[in-house]
Amino acid sequence: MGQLFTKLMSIFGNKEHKVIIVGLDNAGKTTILYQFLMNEVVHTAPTIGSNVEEIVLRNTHFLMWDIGGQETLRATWNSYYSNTEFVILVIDSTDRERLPETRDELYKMLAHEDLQNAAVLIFANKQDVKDSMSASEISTILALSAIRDRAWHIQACCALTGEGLPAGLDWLKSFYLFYKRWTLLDTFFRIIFVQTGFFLYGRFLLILRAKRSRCGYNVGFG
Ligand SMILES: Nc1nc2c(ncn2[C@@H]2O[C@H](COP(=O)(O)OP(=O)(O)O)[C@@H](O)[C@H]2O)c(=O)[nH]1
Ligand SMILES: [Mg+2]
Repeated sequence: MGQLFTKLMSIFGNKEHKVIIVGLDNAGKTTILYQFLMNEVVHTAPTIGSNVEEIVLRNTHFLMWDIGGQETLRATWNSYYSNTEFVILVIDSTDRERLPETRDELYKMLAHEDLQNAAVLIFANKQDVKDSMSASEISTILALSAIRDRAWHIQACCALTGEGLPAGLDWLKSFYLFYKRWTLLDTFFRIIFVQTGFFLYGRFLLILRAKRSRCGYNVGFG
């Protein structure tokens, strides 16, 4: 029952949903975070450590962590994983050379036990640059269709103009609402199941008691 209560609290409570924004350095993570926040481009410098901002989408609070992507910082990514509900992976679609590196980082992340329930939104960023890879090309190279144990979505975007970012957030929101409804239904049926179990057990004890008293002895159940 304790677990059910915690689940319900997470649905109805005003809790913040943790999102981590990851990807190789220079992919556009920080630019995306501040586009979400202010709808404008900010001048960025390579992120050392992380930036964190709260984004509110239709009364739902998302706490977004933008984590530095340089090679030396990637070893620290896992210290941000606990309680993460969504991973946003940002890809520089012009950087063909380092896409296999991104793929390795993605699958390393998905194998981490703290991210087993996290949904993944992938932004194929820098679509404004000529000859950048399309979202479907990236999807093929990353073998996204092989990911079957969680929800994922890839969205083409340009963080400089903001194009594609609302569509990505829409997916995040609709997935969250779907998850919320599903959890509610799941919790409801679990409660019914537990209640029915108690009811049947009570009936069983009554029948047992009646049988024993008919046999002339009463061990008694209270
Ligand atoms: N052309 C283009 N440049 C972008 C885009 N998004 C980010 N950038 C640039 O890419 C560089 C790295 O961006 P930044 O957000 O700091 O990347 P981060 O290291 O992943 O946080 C900056 O010069 C940005 O202006 C985009 O959609 N198109
Ligand atoms: Mg950055």
